[in-house]
Amino acid sequence: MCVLRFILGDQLTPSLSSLRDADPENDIILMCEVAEEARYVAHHKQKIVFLFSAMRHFAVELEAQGFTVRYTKLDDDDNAGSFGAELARAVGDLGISKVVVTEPGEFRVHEAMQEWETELGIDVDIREDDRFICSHQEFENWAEGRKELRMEYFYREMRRKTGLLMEGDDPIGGQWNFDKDNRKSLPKTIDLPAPYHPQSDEITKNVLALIADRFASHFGTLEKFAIPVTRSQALRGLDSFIKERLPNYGDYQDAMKQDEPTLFHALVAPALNAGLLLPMEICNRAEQAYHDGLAPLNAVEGFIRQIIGWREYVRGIYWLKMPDYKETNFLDAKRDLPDFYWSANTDMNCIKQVVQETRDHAYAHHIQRLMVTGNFALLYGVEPAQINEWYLAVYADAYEWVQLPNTHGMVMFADGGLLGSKPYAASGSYINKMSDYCKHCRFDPSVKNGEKACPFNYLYWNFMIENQAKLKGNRRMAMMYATLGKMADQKRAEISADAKAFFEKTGAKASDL
Ligand code: DLZ
Ligand code: SF4
Repeated sequence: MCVLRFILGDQLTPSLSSLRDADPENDIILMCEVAEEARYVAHHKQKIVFLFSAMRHFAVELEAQGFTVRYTKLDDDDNAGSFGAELARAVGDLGISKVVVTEPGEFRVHEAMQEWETELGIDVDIREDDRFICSHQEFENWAEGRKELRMEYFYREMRRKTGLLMEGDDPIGGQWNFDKDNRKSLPKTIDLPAPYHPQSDEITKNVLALIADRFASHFGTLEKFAIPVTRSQALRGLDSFIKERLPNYGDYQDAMKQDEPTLFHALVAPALNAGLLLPMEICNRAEQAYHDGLAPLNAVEGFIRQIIGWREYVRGIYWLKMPDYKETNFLDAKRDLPDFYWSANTDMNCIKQVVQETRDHAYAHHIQRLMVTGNFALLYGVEPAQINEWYLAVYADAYEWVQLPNTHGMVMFADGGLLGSKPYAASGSYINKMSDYCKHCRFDPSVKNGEKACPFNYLYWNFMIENQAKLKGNRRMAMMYATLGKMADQKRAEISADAKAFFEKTGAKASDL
């Protein structure tokens, strides 16, 4: 019997559960580029190029292994435009009675997928995505009965489960977490290794032309496209990270520098989240670098924590809490996302830098995402749905399972403290400490009010004032509210007036001033 094996764009892994028992003689693999996925948010052009090129390369690799692949390109005349419709067309054309698929990463696709069996009148076998280290069931068991779902404790479980950086039952180095060693600002002179940039082959060039033509209105430029699109390119990229950047990754993980988007970061997320690389192979390489004396423990532990800790944890939270999670808005934030998130047209140099780099690379590193564009959206009081959509659209590595808890929970505190125990609000002094952005800015991070003041400064206190009723009881905010309590009325009035003028100037609705 011919079984149809449906592979989605972020499932480009030869050992995928839906491919494991595939028979090249009889089975057919279905892959499709569909408008619905490309447009359900207006993805960055490079994100679509990356996925379509990676999908086309993966299809070629499967064919080389002897599989028959039915591949629908976006501009094929008979493209039916959605996963469900393309599947229905293939089932009809090929007379299929059984489909095997691996569960999708996003809730909305999972909802649709569960209807396929009834809609198509065929057998649909939805298999677990076991490329993750922690299954849904394991996460549920871990979460069961806990008052707080803190990442740190989950992470320790994952260290024990994987044995990474463990000496028997204890963490190597006597500590689970070396985060406090990972907050150095960048020295004035330090060599920044250029990351590996693959050349675009004919497949990628064709996709670049297709996307430039069909998605001209989407955010982002294409000129600097350099994301690895095959497993072998992704492995070369990983190799260059482990050898050239991992040794300094820990120390300078939170640093930011003008015109330097990548610093010592890994740049593996697009490949990892699309399945070209697997989490354990990445972590094993990093751990080996530690054992070989090539990278220090704070760097390797910090990196491994992102992958087996944070990444698995946010996925667990997503599936545990969806769909209600997305609808929460603890702080009742409702301002519109300012236009400069798309245009980069702002005098705030930090935001301008991050938005321009995002536009040119579909990439920004985690501190830029959390402490510049994220922190600003929190302080400004952007409606969570709007900032969620922005993060989902603009980064090549973004899928809702990973993006939503990061933005909605970690950045916006919209879940009221499920992910983080307090909002990650910071004034201009944090950005000044961790970057050289302020040196190139017309605002001054040491000035609190008035024309020269860094907007982060008065927006920070305005945020505390606006959200006092909801945040005052938070023990971790006690110091801030004690300071606010002692603030002179005149000072508070200046803060509110500066914030109001800023909201007005940046296009906030009259009702949101
Ligand atoms: C993100 C994305 C885009 C832009 N396009 C496609 C596509 O045309 N075909 C496809 O199979 N997958 C695409 N994807 C990835 C899917 O959105 C992703 O697989 C689902 O959201 C489930 O995680
Ligand atoms: Fe950003 Fe303020 Fe620094 Fe300007 S002064 S770069 S707005 S933090």
